Amino acid sequence: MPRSRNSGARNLPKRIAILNGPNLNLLGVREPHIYGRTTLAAIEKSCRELATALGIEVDFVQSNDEGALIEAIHAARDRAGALIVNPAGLSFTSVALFDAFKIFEGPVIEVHISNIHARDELHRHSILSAAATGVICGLGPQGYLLAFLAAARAIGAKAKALPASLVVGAD
Ligand code: DHK
Repeated sequence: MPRSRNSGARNLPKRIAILNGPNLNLLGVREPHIYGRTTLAAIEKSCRELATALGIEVDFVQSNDEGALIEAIHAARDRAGALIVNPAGLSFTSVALFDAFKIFEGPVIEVHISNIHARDELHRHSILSAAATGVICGLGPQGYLLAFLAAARAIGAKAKALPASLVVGAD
């Protein structure tokens, strides 16, 4: 069943879907002065290791196709408790992805490797952020792991191998 963004974490599936948009398959090679040398495969590996520590399942998807990403969000509705999305270039153009963010009823965390606010005019204004629960940008690949910790908390995951100090504040 689809869930409300306000519904209790206890009922959310302990699965996080991580979606990556156009050109992110070439991370590590494309414009390394902006995106660094870390590959998407390395980011996926780290996310999966963190997921194991938290007792969470992961779907990790990359597509250069806007429609495929929208389909992945629709599929995640009944499967995942939270979404982490790096929409890449679609951040600045896609009303359809904006609508899909709003259709997903759990938390949606938007991630950018680069600090889009400090970039050129073309890469500065994500139209998707207004439909996201939260946004992380400019922290490199580490941003995925920070988003994962936040998403895991939002869906009520219990840390198996993480220090309690990684949890701060009330829900
Ligand atoms: C990745 C892209 O491909 C760009 O189109 C965005 C984002 C930024 C990133 O920093 O991860 O502008």
